[in-house]
Amino acid sequence: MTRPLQRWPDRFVSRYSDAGYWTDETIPDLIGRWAQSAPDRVAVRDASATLSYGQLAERADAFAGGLLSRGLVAGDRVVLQLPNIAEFFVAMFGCMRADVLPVFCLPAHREQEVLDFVEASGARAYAIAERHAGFDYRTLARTVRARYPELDVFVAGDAEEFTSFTALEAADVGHRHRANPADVAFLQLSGGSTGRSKLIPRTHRDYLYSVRESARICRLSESTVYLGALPVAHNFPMSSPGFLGTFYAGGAVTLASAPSPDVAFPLIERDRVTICGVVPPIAILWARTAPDTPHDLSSLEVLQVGGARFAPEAARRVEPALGVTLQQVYGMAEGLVNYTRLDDPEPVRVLTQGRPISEADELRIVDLDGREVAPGERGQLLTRGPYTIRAYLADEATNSRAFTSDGFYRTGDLVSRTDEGNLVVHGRITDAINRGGEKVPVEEVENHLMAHPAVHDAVVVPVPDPLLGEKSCAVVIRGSDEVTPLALRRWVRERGVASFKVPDRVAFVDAYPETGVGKVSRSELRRVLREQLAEEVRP
Ligand code: AMP
Ligand code: DBH
Repeated sequence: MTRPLQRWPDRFVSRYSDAGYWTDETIPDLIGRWAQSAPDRVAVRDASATLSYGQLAERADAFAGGLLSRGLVAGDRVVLQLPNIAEFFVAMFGCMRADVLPVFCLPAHREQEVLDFVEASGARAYAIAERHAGFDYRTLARTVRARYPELDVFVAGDAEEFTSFTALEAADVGHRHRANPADVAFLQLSGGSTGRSKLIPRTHRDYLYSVRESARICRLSESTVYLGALPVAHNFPMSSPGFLGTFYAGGAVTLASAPSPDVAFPLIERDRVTICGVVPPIAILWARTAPDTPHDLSSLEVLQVGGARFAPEAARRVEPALGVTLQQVYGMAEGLVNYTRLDDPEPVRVLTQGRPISEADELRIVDLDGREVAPGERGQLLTRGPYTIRAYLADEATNSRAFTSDGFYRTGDLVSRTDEGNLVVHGRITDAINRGGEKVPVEEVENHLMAHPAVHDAVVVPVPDPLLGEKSCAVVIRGSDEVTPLALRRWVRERGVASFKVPDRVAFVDAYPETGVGKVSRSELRRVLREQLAEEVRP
């Protein structure tokens, strides 16, 4: 497979370059600059290590040289599956210093997803940590390598039969490759609308524009201490403004192995954390726990909440409970990011998901026929702009469904815009389930269920949940064999998928309701079942 591309039409390239949105910087320049001017300043702290900008740049360079020593060449792909440890940055910037493209896999992913990403990206290597959260990733690597015997495996920690980061860095051949800022820097994952996750090629210059502007909007500076509480491979803690925004500003990143108060609060106190981004269920938990915590959270100035709809009742509690400014963030790995601004009035911070980063972000809110709705009305959000992709790494058919002919990305989100220009997210027009920020691709889960010999048919739909917003429910028609909900949930887990995809509930039915549509439409069926279930669980 050749190097993945991301292309904007010429007149947009000139427009974005002339406006100064796109520059000649590459992503690893963010740390390279500070490594020159302030090498001893702290870049990252995790549970066991602290790396200064100088040390981080040095290790990333050695990692790059190590990749080249293994025969990787510019444009190759490496699947990175690392938890929140300092080596995440070593590997990420290391790849980029060799102009090798990281593919950002989440720690929760298992062999089905990893195999899929290796296949779809044409990866040459796979980088993991020896273990995290009770799971041994070397076991996973063995399964993956049984299918791809040529795949190089790099391990942060004890490598067993694989290559350790230490050995890789020691094999440094001494040269690097500077990437072209217009080239794709990495592949990010989409949460998936209905089918599988899709790979998102992002270029250095488009991504850096969003990072710089995010850092400005969030007022990051050299005194910023950003807590990486969500898995940092996710687009939100990576770039909105996330750790990249923090490195751009010359601040420090503290990494938490989990976002729970018992892990995060002591770190906020220890490192005097100033800003953190979390998903709604975590924000709810923090607000509930903070009043009784023995930990000093007074350094925390901003709590960003995004990834899923934040109910206004919950949003209202954040500022008084934590003594912070709440910032809502509505973004997507495909590009567009919206923020409430820190000086917005309280109702805007609580009731809306903010407005775009850039005056060059083009937004259209359209009805089912693609026509723009009247001001204030709900419709699907379409967008294009200087940091929103024009294509997935996918076939023509997938891309023509996801993008309009004039290059707008179909977000699948149902939104409206307030008079002052802020967006409110109401839901989705696609069937995907947003489980507290984790996106469950329903078709994929249905396929796993239908692979079970006792399952005749399966439809996966969201059910309302007070903490997560939505949970998943599989509505299953059995064949002639008996099977229990527990056995089906175990089946899906043992197929080797991320645990957030395992149905929270399984309900058996004898038949599906009539959808009223002559043709069998799974989408229509999901809609009918979703409404029935929502009715059932309503208090
Ligand atoms: P992903 O494809 O994983 O990058 O997920 C992006 C999607 O997450 C968006 O298209 C929205 O559906 C959802 N999302 C992100 N932030 C918010 C938010 N603040 N409120 C509601 N939905 C959100
Ligand atoms: O959910 C997301 O993907 C998301 C949320 C907030 C995102 O990609 C982002 C900010 O950049």
